[in-house]
Amino acid sequence: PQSIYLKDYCQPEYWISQTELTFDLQDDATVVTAVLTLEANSAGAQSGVLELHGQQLELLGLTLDGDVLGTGRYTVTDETLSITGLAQQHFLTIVTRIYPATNTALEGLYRSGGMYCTQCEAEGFRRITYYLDRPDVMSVFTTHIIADGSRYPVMLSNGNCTADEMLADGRRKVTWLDPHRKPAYLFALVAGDLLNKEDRFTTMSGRDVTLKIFVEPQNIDKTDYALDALKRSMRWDEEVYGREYDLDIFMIVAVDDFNMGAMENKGLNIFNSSCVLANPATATDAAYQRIEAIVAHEYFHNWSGNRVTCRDWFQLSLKEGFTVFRDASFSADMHSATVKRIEDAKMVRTVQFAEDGGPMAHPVQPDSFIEIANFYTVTIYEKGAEVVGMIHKILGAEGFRKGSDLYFDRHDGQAVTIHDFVAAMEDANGVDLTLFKLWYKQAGTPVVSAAVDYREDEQALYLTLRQQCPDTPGQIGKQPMWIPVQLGLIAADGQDLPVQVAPALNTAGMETWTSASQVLHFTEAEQTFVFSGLAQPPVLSLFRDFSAPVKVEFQQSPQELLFRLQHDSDGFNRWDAGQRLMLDWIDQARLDEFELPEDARQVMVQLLTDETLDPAMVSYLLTLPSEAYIAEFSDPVDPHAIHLGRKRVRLAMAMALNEQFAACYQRLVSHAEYQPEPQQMAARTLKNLALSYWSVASDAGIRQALAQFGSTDNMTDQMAALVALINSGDDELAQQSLDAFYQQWQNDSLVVNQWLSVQSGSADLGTLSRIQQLLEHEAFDWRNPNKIRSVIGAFANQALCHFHAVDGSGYELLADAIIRLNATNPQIASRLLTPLTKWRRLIPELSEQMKAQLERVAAQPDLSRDVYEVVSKSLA
Ligand code: B3K
Ligand code: ZN
Repeated sequence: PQSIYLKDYCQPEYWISQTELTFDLQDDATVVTAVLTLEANSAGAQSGVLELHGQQLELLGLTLDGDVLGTGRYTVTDETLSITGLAQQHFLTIVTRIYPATNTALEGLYRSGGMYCTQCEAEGFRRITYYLDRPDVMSVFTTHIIADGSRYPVMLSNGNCTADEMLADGRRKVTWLDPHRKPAYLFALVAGDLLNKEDRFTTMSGRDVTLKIFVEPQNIDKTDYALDALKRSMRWDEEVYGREYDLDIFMIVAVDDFNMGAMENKGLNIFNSSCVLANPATATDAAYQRIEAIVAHEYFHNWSGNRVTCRDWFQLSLKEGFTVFRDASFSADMHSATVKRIEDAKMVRTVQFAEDGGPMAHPVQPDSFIEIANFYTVTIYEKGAEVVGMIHKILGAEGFRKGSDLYFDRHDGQAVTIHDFVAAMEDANGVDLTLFKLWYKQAGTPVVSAAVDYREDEQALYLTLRQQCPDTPGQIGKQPMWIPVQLGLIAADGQDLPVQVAPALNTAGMETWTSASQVLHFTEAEQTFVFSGLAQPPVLSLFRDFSAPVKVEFQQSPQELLFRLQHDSDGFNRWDAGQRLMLDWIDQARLDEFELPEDARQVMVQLLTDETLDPAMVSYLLTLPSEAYIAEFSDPVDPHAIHLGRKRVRLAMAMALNEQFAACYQRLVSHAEYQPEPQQMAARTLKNLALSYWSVASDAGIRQALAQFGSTDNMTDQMAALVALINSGDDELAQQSLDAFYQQWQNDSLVVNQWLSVQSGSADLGTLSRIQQLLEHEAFDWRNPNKIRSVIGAFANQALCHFHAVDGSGYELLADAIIRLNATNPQIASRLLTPLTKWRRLIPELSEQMKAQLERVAAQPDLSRDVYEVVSKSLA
């Protein structure tokens, strides 16, 4: 397999102004007729050759302007169809046959359950017909679907339905026209026996939009929340970004077999059913929040992605980073902004930093790839969103809005680059972001170290910051970046002090300013800032609000950390201080029994009893870092030591605060009817955290978990109780509870997925033999990505003490699954490789075993591009 390079980008020789597609859905196969209106691109080459993409297609017919093309005029390979001798304008008709029922890769047109659906991003459209399957080729699509109307009463595509007729042979033909030019990756088709829930939305200019969610009949009672979230998203995008919806109808379809979360096809979003369906009995609060975020994300793509799209796939973060930033701001507005920030930072630190420090590290704007499907990464999405967030911090909310307005205005209907996005931000604000743009070009996580020197005679604090970004594959010797450092100075009474600061060196362009919490622009390898007017040494709070995706090396004593956990006015940094303390404790507890220090215990008691605090926030403050998070702060990584240390600290906290957790639980028990709304969710989060600690330390807690398990009306409480019972240490009780749960929910596949993952990802139960049993279970299905993630994904990413079994059996099981899936669903196979890419960071005895499994995968014949790229880069 070959690499593709950003530097090789050039415009296509032809544009396709109109695309007319006819899908004849037959039992054994689908025949697709594509009529393309070709127009020579005056800025492209002029060789008269058109090279179309195509994969796994049977070519049945080819005509040019009505005449059958002679065999001398075209060549077909596994991946292309080339036609020679073309002039300025043509109508090209291509007839192909495809096999949706045997399409297990879930790319292009495939069957999920009894329905047909599509997934075309990034390069799936080429599995439907021969086409210029690249995002800078934008076309007006007309789609005809012909099928047996009794078996497929619902037939959908993008845009508006313009005709619905009965053909002479009794089959039905439905026509959809999408007036908005779009790249092929936004094309969608759905056909099935579906029900829908309908609603309406009136846009800011008074237009009436029909909203519909289509589901399989058994799921019709699970659509309300997504519809509601959709309306909130539409309103929010009008209010915060001035963006209005542009078609008369907006549709969402839920499908069970889907490689990722959801897809923003124009006017016809297709969702993994797990990311859209919910009712109180079957979905947890976390699932509700995920649904809200993903519905918003896909909806926001209508502007950031669809109206303004990407020139090429190296620009993927243009739409993904920006849209993640937009959905994060939306979620922050709907719930607690601090909690949202904490969740995002946890994700960046745990998953993105790991990627950025491993063999797959790549810039937010990559310069090459082998398989684009491998680049839907946390770097493109989450780091990309952090980079947009830093622009927001630098420009302020108003300046950022000016920039986004200009961006949408200037580029509406175009396929553009990350450079164009930044240029709009610059032009709207008269700023120069040249230096800042390194964030898009340099891979790796910068490490910022901070040293302070308080000078009593000057009543000043000198802060020296140094930055260094490690080498990453293909990139050595990085430049210093523009890092926004939001900080505060805290007095002994816990109050923020006014910040009066001036750079000690390099004063060019920097003024002295005063405020309680400010953003320093740290742009050189080393810079010293002087804070004046300080009669006492303050406690420094650095990188408030996680103001940059960097690693921070700054020594603070346990007393200072505890002080900040109590007093920092920045909620994110309160959490961060607590996590740092806990990381230290876990480190100590690897070697010896651990007891919670008394001063920390007192602070935690205060947190648990202060009813004025946001319960969700308290819950985060008292949650230990996950094993994966701890691993990112360890070198080398010893998963078993991490597990032991964390377990000891957890027990120590549970014992020392047993009474308070019990009381907190009792205080938060509510008899109100379940609602998926922020206040109730926050209370349940803390209540169930209290239950988890309470049940670790005492039988009374376990009894309470059992009671909650059997008596609740909602999945949040039931699942929390089940987890507590699984962690009780009583294997019989754990198994009984799991059996009862399966008995209750075996007919609801989304709940069964939760049942699979809660045991597969459990440190207590997720043993190799259990995983092997679950892979044989009636509920498991190798064709369904959700099932694979629920068992194998949960095992390899969460049950770390079993996955890292010293005999290497966990790695072997994962490698077996990857080899199997390589043949059927390469994207999922490749995703599952992620845990194995970290082999270099492990302690030697594990590292060797893991590497051996990677080598075994690498040695397989017929590796897909997806798997080949990750395996070969990991071993390089
Ligand atoms: N744009 C899609 C992701 C497509 C992934 C293709 N392998 C979902 C999203 O980010 O909204
Ligand atoms: Zn997206």
